[in-house]
Parts: sequence; structure tokens; C-alpha cells
Amino acid sequence: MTKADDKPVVGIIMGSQSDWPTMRHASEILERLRVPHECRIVSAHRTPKRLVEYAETARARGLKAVIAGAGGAAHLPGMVASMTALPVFGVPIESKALSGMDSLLSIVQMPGGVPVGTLAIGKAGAINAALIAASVIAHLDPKVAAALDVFRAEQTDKVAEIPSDEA
Ligand code: RP5
Repeated sequence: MTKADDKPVVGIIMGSQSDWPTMRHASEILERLRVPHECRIVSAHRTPKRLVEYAETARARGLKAVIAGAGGAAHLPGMVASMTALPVFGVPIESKALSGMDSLLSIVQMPGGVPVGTLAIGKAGAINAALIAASVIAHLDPKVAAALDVFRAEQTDKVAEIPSDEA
């Protein structure tokens, strides 16, 4: 995604096309930090063979972390974590029926021994999953570490000290 010939080091996967409006925020953060990544639809329920293939080959393909977004009966992050020891970050999608509480509880309550780092429901979770994945990559790539520092500094600079009537 970042540059066509860059090998992805982070995989962003999601259970459905309908998850993309949320998960695109993770991609945009990684783009900004120049972290090579890929985005794929992988459904635990509708494409289980694609899920197994993705999880089992992730490390050998050079991925260092996986961000998995899913909603409702959100089994995707946990199932990926069951098949790879890479760090897996789960993003609960805000579902229509239960506002994402179903997604959150499906993702967060993993049994001891098979971890999924679970983020907030929705856009904030997608953004923070990307920032955590970038922190993992920063250990391997000083340019990403520097980009993270710039991101934090710019974020801080944008916060006005005095509230405005215009905002
Ligand atoms: C999950 O079911 C997906 O992650 C999505 O959040 C949810 C609904 O999927 P669609 O019916 O919109 O494809 O598997």
C-alpha cells in the first residue's frame, strides 16, 4: 500500500467489505507513518479456508503484526491469533444491532495463552491498532520510530489551550 514494491510488514484484515469504512482509518495511519501494509477481506465464517491460509503464512510472508477488525460474532482476531504467534490487534466494529458491544466481548474474552490485544470499538480502535502496530515496527525500523515521534508532536501541537466559539 505505501509503495507498490514495499513488502508489507503489517496485515490489516477485516471480516467484510462493510468493515472497511472503519478499518480504512488503520490503513491511513500506517500510510502516514510509511509502514508498508496490506488490506484484505478475510471472514472467519464465510471464507474460513482463506483465514487459515492467511494466518498460517503470515509470518513466513514477512508480516510482523496483524490488525484484525470484525463485528458481531467477531471471531476473526481470535482465530488468527490461534494460528500465529505474531502480535494480533483486534478492532471491534460498531455493529448496528448492539453498537459493537457484541464485537468487543467476542474479541476481548480470549482464553489465557492465546492473546489478542483488543482496542476500542470503531474508529478510535482502528487508529490505535495502527499506532500500536507501528510501535512494534518501530523496534525494527528507526524511520518508523521517528515518524511516530512526529505524529505525537503534531497531535500535541494541534490542541489549543483556549476553547474557541468557532470550532
Ligand atoms: C462480520 O459480520 C464482519 O466483520 C462484519 O462486521 C459483520 C457483518 O458483515 P456483513 O453482513 O456486513 O458482510 O463477519
